Amino acid sequence: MVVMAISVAGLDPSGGAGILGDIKTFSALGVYGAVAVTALTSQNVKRVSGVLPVPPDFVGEQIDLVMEDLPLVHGKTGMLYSEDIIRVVAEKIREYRLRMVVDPVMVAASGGRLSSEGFVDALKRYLLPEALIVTPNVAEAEKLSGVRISSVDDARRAARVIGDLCDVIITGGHLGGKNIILLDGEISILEGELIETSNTHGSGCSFSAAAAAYLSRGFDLHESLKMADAFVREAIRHGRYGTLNQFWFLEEKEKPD
Ligand code: PXL
Repeated sequence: MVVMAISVAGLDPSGGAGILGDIKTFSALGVYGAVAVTALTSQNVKRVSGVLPVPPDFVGEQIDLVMEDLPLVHGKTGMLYSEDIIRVVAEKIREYRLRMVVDPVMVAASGGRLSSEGFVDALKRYLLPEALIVTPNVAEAEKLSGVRISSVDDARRAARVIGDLCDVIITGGHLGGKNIILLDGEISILEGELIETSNTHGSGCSFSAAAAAYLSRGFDLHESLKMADAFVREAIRHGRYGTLNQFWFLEEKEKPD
């Protein structure tokens, strides 16, 4: 078994989301992490002030060099920003037969744009057919499916539409904590209570990273989603500074007086 995972995603300098959040999640779950960076962003938990995409060929080159050294099987994609980056990443997933959890990042929780024109169409056309599973929140699921979602039944309908391309979990932040899962044509609901907190920056990133981490440890897809959900809930419960805390079990200690 190859207990390692790759995150193909953007850099959030505040450390909560993107590749930094993903590496924390991989590490907290005992999984070696590699990354390919798709974009630099300047942001904090309140706002995004800029995005600097990495040239698509250079994203591909990072994946090639990581694959030259590491026998990776599992990973996740996060912020991909443009159609050109999506196309390269989809090509590499096919080339290396990677089993990827796709987080269809479109905007930051703060509202800042993390994707460009044509992103949703490119995602559906090139990336989702190569994905093991896609993990949209409600807003992303609406964009991917064209279905307005204001109830669990709407989410089931949206999952069926997206399910034509790959398996899907619509994550629960806006559905009272319920996740809607479509695996192999079957819908199930993963229940969970909503946590009242503002420390949620990076929770989508961390969920997809945790699912990839558990897959790399040998759990099946359904088990991995359930365990990733439990892990992220705990990390949110222990969140601080507007973001979640993947290492709650290590306690953050100050120098004793
Ligand atoms: O959570 C979505 C996300 C993904 N990737 C990067 C981000 C964010 C949210 O802020 O900054 C780089």
